[in-house]
Amino acid sequence: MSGSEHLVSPMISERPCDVHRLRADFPLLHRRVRGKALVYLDNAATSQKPLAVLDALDRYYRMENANIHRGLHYLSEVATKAYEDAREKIRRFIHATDVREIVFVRGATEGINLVAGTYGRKNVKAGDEVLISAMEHHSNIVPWQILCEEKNATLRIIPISDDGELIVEEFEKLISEKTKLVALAHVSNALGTVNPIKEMVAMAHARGVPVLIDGAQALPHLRVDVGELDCDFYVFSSHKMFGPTGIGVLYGKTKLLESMPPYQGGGDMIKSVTFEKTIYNDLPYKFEAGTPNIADGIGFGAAIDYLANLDWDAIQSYERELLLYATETVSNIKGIRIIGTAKEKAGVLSFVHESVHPHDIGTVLDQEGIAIRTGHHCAQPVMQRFNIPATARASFAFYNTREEVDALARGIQKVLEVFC
Ligand code: 7TS
Repeated sequence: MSGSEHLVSPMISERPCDVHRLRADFPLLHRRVRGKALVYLDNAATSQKPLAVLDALDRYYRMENANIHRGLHYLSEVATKAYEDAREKIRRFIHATDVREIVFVRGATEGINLVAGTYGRKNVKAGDEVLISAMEHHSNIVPWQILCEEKNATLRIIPISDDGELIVEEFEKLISEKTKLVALAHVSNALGTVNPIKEMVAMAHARGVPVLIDGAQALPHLRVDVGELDCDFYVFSSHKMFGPTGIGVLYGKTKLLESMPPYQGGGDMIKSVTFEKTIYNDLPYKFEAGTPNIADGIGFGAAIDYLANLDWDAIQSYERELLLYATETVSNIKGIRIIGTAKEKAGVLSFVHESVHPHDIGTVLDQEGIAIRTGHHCAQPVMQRFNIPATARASFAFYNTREEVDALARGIQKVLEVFC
């Protein structure tokens, strides 16, 4: 979208989403940086954490710390229950039917590598194809390249339009009997595009091809029902969902997970070991070798509790209006061009200026206490597609405000005073 068409009234006073009450839950949002009130607009990189998550981490280490799934003692039982409760909360949150479908991993990146390294290595053969899109994060490109190189298979790319939308007709043409897997972002981290994944999953399934969805940028903004989407795998990271770093989830359909070989070998992923033969553990433990990230799993559970208690209709409409307001405000600044103008967007405003490099924009904004990200956003093919070296990216969460958007616009004006 460019200019002011499609824009709704900037008034949001009747929104039931009380952003200032929500902000009170996030201590870091109230700090100052470089002598200014922090304006945190780098939520696509990582989000800030509510008190409930900080308290859960603190309580675990102060009161409950023990290894899980093994000790018979009290603390081990408490820690095991808290960790497994977190898994159940996540199952409910994404509407998976079976808790065995929730595999804890380090994050979206590890979830994708797990699928490439197990399902991929088992099922992709020489001459086969893996289908991804031109707007993927490197995490959803490189694991497939490694796989295709090893197997002598081919990576095929679904093109995107000038607005940053996937060209669905091209996708349909690219699926063939050679396609062994489709892997797609739900929401693009560089463009903000929300892809029509339900429709695309159905198209792939009609040809018998399973689909992995990279939901790293979707779950912080959208409610996801993996049953309704009918995707085969769905990966996401806690730290972008107001939870701790170092933990995330691979959701997979039971039948597929059961058919896959283990990812790593070690403790916890076995039922019995002899030098002759090892019997692997049941799902999801078959994929969880070694002592897991217990504290952050429990912290993720607290983040899910926090999210599950929000009024998501209000949050989604608040975020939509905030992004429209930011789009209108920033695109009205002389010389600015928005990169990523899809009809359906969430959370991300990427832009370039006709004469100022994004890094200079980011550096001057930082002096104003405004945190954005500049660069290629680990999506270099997107930059190549738009023939630009980098963008400046403001990315939003439900706790951002219109005042912060105004501060961003003032900051950009300042950049232009310095450089133009
Ligand atoms: N997929 C998408 C769409 C992402 O945006 C990211 C991280 C990942 C996968 C990887 O997630 P991780 O938690 O495993 O690292 N994106 C970004 C970003 O936009 N800025 O910093 C990280």
